[in-house]
Amino acid sequence: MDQAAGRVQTVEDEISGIDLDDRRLEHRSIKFCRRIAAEPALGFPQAMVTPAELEGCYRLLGNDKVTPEAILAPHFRATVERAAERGTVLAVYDSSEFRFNGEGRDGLGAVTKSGNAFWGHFCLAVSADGKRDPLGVLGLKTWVRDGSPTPSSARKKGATYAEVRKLPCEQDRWFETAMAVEKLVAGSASVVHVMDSEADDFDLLLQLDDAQSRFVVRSGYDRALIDLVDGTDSSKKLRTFLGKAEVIAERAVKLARRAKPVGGSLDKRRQPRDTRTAMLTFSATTAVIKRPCHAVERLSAGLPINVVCVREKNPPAGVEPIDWFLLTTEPIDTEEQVLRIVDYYRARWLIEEYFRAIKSGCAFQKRQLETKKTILNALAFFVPVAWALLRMRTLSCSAGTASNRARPLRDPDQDSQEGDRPSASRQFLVVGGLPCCRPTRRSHKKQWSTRLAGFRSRL
Ligand SMILES: [Mn+2]
Repeated sequence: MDQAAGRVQTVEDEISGIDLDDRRLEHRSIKFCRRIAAEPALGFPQAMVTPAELEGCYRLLGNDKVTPEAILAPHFRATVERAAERGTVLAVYDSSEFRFNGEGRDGLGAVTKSGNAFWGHFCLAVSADGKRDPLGVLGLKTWVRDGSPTPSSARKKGATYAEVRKLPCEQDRWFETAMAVEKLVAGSASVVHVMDSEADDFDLLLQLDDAQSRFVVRSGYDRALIDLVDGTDSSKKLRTFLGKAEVIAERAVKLARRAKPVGGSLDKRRQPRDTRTAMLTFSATTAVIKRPCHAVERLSAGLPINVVCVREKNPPAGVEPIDWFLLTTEPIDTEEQVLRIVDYYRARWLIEEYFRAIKSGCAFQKRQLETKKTILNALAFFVPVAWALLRMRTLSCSAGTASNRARPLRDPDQDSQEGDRPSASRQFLVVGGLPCCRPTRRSHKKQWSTRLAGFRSRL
């Protein structure tokens, strides 16, 4: 704990190697990072000590030499160093939308028809040893929806798959970021890419497999299969095929409560639920998934892949049972290996917490910045700060009384909807053993920042 806590105290270390080809700007960056790390949720006018410093902060964020790549480079390097100490790490990916209120912000795009928003696709490195220690961010790609045609909008207007494939596609972010991460950690650590069902795409799985990448991706479709033995079309689909596989382990698992999402999500997997103990069954097999008709024809016709299935036995009436299908390159020969794959996937939940650290812990969407450039530079400065907040939370968990094992199973696909927050907050505060009042829905945002600030002062 001491060594890790020492690191958390010095978020500054995550920026100190910054290279902007300008000593004065580098110094200003480090000072700026020190200010925002001291009290991450504070507005810039309050966080900067003098009017001159505030002015300097805006000039820094708007400076041509200051880019997200340059700001993030030292944090990426430090994260690779932490990954190297672990040997194998999980690279957990997900995207989040960042919305800003008020007048139009130069360079940002609409959410649907109006609004100011951009999207960020992140890779968070997490230790693979079962402790789920967040090691830092290894990749970030941001984009704006500017109304230009997308593959799905073009399809609706009657374009063919061949035409559609030439358009820039948001789906490409998964592979691009994964390859950038592989390049960063090459020679330092072995990476297992962990992605939710949004990433379940034949091209992506095949590309990752071709690149000899290790992965655990949740399946989003009941895929057609090819017969493992003679290569002909199988009459069975993935779910039916897995249904026949032998159950190799059973575990009673306590499921965490999930609140009703704001606006009522129609997503079947994100429905509210009460705490309950579920009997989960685990099975695994190898299957050959078939190339879908719209995939590029030069791709091979099928991809042999290991599939791990987690299902709930005798779910109570009226609840959505646990039903995960994980597609993976990891071996499935023993019970231990199969359970490890499930554990890898469960670490995915941490990236949702990381988004909370940026949005609530650092109040990022409240920033009164007017251009895309300054907003994205500010995000890059908050990336290591939010990581430090998340890591403190993890340290508080492991230092607390509740063991990893005793914590309820959270749905790793749980999204960062407002309605999910109280339970996450309660878990953080209770497991962290921090002196706290009972968290309420209303005060949650405040707690993310103030409790962490209070905790930091005790480190
Ligand atoms: Mn997602």
